[in-house]
Amino acid sequence: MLTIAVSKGRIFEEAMPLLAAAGISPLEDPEKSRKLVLPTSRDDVQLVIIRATDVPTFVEYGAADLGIAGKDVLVEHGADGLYEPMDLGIAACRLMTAAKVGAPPVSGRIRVATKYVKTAQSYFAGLGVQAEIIKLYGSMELAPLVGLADYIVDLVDTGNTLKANGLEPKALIMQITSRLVVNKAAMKIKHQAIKNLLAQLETAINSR
Ligand code: PRT
Ligand code: MG
Repeated sequence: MLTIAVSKGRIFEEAMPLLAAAGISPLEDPEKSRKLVLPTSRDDVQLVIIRATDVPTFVEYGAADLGIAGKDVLVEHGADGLYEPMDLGIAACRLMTAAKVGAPPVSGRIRVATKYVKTAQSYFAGLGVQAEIIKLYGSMELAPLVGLADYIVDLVDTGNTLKANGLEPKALIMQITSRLVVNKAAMKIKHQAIKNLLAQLETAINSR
């Protein structure tokens, strides 16, 4: 049995056509079902439906053999315990800094609100900028508006969320897409099954 960890929402939506090309279709819709383990059209493959940020943890500990996660989540988690053999090219966006429209540049120590604490820390350290990182779990866009932070570090796709909140994108930190990750022990023990799946996904990606 191969267990694949995936989050609901945009990653699920965009990953399903790729998995379908490998003959893997969930037998239930995760948006409608309360089940966290979904059987698929393949007897030897099941999906576990978890929060996006939990995917690297499940795969690292072998609770799932494979997973699909955004590069943002993988960088923040630290990907040492995982293989990352494939860029699926889905759920693309950019990790950026943003600030209030027209806000003057801050001199000296800046305050940054984000859920990407480690990534933000190393980004500003790399620039030699002194930054106090304030961890939030959501609604980052609010922080500059209420004086909690000078900047946010968050994902940007269309830019509409920033715009709707009087913010503007500043610097690009990294381009983001979702990656396939594999548990290191599973890669050895279930080598043939995983190798076959990788080949099928690669074909699906190349013929997109
Ligand atoms: O939503 P939940 O709290 O359960 O978890 P999550 O937010 O971690 O999961 P989800 O499904 O929202 O995102 C999963 C992954 O999708 C992320 O880790 C990214 O790799 C990828 N992704 C791609 C995005 C976006 N695009 C995106 N636009 N994740 C989030 N957003 C959000 C962004 O945070 C901001 O609030 O959309 C808003 C910006 O979008 P625009 O179009 O207004 O710029
Ligand atoms: Mg979300």
